[in-house]
Amino acid sequence: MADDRRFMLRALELARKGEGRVSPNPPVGCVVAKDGAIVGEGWHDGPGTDHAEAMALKAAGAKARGATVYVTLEPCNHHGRTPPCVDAILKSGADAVVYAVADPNPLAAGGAARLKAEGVDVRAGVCETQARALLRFWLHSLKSPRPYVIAKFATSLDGKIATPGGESKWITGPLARERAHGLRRSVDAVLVGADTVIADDPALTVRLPEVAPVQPLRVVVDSKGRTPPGALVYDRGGRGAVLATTAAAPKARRAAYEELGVDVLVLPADGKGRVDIDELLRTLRKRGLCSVLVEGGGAVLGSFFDGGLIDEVCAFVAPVIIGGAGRTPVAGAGAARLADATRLAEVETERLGPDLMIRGLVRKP
Ligand code: AOF
Ligand code: ZN
Repeated sequence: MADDRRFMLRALELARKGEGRVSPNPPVGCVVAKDGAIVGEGWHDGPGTDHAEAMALKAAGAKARGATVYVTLEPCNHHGRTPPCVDAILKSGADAVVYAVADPNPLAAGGAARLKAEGVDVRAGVCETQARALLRFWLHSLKSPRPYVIAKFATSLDGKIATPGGESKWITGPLARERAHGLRRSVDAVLVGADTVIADDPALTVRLPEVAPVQPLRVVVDSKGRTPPGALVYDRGGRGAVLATTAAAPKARRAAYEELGVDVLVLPADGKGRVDIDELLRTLRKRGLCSVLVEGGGAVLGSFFDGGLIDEVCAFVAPVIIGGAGRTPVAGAGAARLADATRLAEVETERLGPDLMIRGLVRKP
């Protein structure tokens, strides 16, 4: 039906309100519509709070009778932290349900089948591509021992992230930087290497014109404890900081970070004495994190690409030429042959003032 798309797009917009705060749950949005008009709206705002359907049905009240429920994820059929949405839908008297993506979580699945058995008209797959994109961190977390990893970098037209002397602020313009803050807001953690902390002293916080933006966990990969404990990234507040290091970091230094409230993770080292990134990702996933944004620098992004640990790339390119021996966004060993290079799929581009954003997925075998 023509209205299906319109209402589902609104439900997707509502789902985005929960982005960044719902993890490890999925961001879900819901619209209750009757006679071509919206009578209730809802979204999931985090574990333990109402599911999107429950919020929308409460808003609709008696108007839900005979209405259609549009929801971006198949309604759940389980008693988790909240009661089953299927029960709320049946009780409301709504007589049709349209959803975008089937719920692959075995605990919650079976909602559509039960609704059909109770005589509700159920349709699936409306705006499925957009809904899957919004659910990608959560869908990934259901089948992977690691969080979904996005590599982000900003370069000049000639592919540099800084001048030969190390100056990097700012290559891209304000629109691209605002977009990068939006990315930070959508993930559970932002990760950088020791060299980036030493060179740029980034705060790694979300700075958007929002009242109280959700702050991601800040993760610093510093194998030898070289970063100064006074760095902005270790500042109290926000969601806190994690320092991923190895036994090679001096004990006194580790204690100094801990005194600042930093969560120090001593992890195994790889053959070159660096933090084993795969182990770090598995540890973060075990702690409930579903998405990580890796913001550099070149050495850290090189380790992630060499290890095949990137799921998505988001690059910002500015129309400026630096030249010389400026720094590269992705170092590491790199691909020996072009056939082994990381080629992105489902590429999207967007103009951000004079800059360009290029985004794509890394297909894994
Ligand atoms: C829905 N609507 O808005 C969401 C759903 O234990 P809980 O209550 O936190 O449930 C989490 C699971 O419920 C989650 O893994 C997913 O399968 C489903 N999420 N379902 O019908 C919603 N957020
Ligand atoms: Zn539910």
